[in-house]
Amino acid sequence: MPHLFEPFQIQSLTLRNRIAVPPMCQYSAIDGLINDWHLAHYSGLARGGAGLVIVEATAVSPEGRITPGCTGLWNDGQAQGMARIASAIKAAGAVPGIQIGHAGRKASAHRPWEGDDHIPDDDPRGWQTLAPSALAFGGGLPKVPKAMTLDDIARVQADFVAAAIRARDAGFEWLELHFAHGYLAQSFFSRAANQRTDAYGGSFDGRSRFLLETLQAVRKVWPAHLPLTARFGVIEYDGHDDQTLDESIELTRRFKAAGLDLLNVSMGFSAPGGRVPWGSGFLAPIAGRVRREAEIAVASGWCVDDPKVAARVVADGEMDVVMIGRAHLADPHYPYQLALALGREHPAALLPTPYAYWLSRYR
Ligand code: FMN
Repeated sequence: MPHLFEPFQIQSLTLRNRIAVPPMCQYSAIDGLINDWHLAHYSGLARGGAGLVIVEATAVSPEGRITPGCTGLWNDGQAQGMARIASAIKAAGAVPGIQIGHAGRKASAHRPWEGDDHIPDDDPRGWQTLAPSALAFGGGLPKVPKAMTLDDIARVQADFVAAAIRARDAGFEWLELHFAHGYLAQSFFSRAANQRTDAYGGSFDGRSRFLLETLQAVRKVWPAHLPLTARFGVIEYDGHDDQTLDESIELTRRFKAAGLDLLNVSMGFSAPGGRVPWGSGFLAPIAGRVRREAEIAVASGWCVDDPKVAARVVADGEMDVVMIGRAHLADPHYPYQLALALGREHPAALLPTPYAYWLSRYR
């Protein structure tokens, strides 16, 4: 039975344990450029002991940002900033990862704490959004996107490749393609969002095409010895879950055949109104099913910060890597807290010596 604190090997990498910080947008960039906030934030998280720290959803093009505060990798200046983050994460003993994506019809939104809704069309801070079809997401995101032409599709796929090259050259060792959460790639797969009648819509093969082609193109430039991963929403909780899961597992098999090393199992969020059964570890059985049926390594998360739950999902073979998000915002040294709660010997050994030394004395 693998243990949460056991190292995890994938390709040429060894994660020091199975705890990962998932991508979490900070909405604090300007023109896609990172700043001191990001550097301190990611350095602190990596010092907390997790085996892997994945930098937030980073846009492959300006119109692919969720909000004006999102990070980008569409120019070399942005890559130089990201290189400082990758190096800081690595220096703290974690594997430096990054998620690259395109927000599709959910782009051009206000930051969450400024409303989370679309920036109005007449506001110069907003921009034209892109999607498989000219269908608005709905709810607080009513902006009607431009239906992508074949040239748009080719351009965005080239943007993914260029961003992957910049991530590689910046020193990231783990690349996660953002194929989840109702953003561009997920919306190509979604029947609700994709009503195209060409090769990129309709059948399972058509709705899978954008994702598979993007993965294949990135695999060509991402080093063979480093893991290429994707975050993908395998379920929508919209009442069609059996069919969506079956299709998602089949697509995961095709991802694997195209060179994917691990799937970060998540939810689709392709339309408003999904009935997510929130609760401790609720997604773990789904992650376990994908892992078994697609025969691929799996990371997952969502409400798995309870120490016993985090340990159980690994021991039960539902997840190879456990993504713990908000608990890391509350305490960047959360792996230390997990180790304490689970009765590990020398829990402070997870932390840098200037902290660990004092936490191990006077006991
Ligand atoms: N998920 C992504 O795939 N990409 C993101 O950039 C991203 N940004 C997030 C920002 C914040 C502030 C939070 C709280 C979540 C974000 N998420 C994002 C989802 C998290 O990766 C994670 O799945 C979610 O917080 C659930 O895990 P938790 O219950 O451990 O917090």
